[in-house]
Amino acid sequence: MGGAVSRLAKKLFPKNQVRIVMVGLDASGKTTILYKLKLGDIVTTVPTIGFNVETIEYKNISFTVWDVGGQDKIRPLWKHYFHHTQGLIFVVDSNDRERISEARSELHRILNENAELSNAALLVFANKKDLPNAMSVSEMAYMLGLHLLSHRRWYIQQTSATSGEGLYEGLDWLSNNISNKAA
Ligand SMILES: Nc1nc2c(ncn2[C@@H]2O[C@H](COP(=O)(O)OP(=O)(O)OP(=O)(O)O)[C@@H](O)[C@H]2O)c(=O)[nH]1
Ligand SMILES: [Mg+2]
Repeated sequence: MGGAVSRLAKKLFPKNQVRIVMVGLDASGKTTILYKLKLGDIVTTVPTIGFNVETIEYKNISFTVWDVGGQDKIRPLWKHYFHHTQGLIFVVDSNDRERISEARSELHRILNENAELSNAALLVFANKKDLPNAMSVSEMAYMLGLHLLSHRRWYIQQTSATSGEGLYEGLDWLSNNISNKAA
């Protein structure tokens, strides 16, 4: 009986399902972010070869988050994950000044080359803000050329995956800015 009621409730009030893909240079913190959101805990990570995927329930939305490895040799694989993607999370290490221009070119390349992302909202996580040399959010937005993106809903959020700071603010923005139509 209880089961029947909950099945009916699910039919009447289905959770919004959204598909999110999370990419970014290697070691920017994607896998740490994914498991902090999923488990509320820090996991010891190794570089991701391939992907991790988890479903995160937040505010009546079920986010399916694909975390795809970011080492340069496997970046060509990112494009295979973009099908039906409503939100793109691009993770940047805000302490890595040396590779900020590489992050910028990867970001613009995937947005330009993948028509499947044309309606996807872009959330940039400026991660590792806890480190002393972290760039400010405005500096990062400028260095990443976010102001050059036209017709794109985007937002940049400072985060610290290790403490969890900023992660849910980012999901809040995504939940308000993704198209609710099932893609
Ligand atoms: N200080 C600090 N370290 C972090 C933070 N987020 C991640 N790290 C560390 O950065 C390293 C790389 O994190 P990962 O989550 O494995 O990075 P990734 O983006 O998944 O890397 P790939 O799988 O190779 O693409 C790990 O040692 C993490 O503990 C953060 O917010 N602050
Ligand atoms: Mg990883």
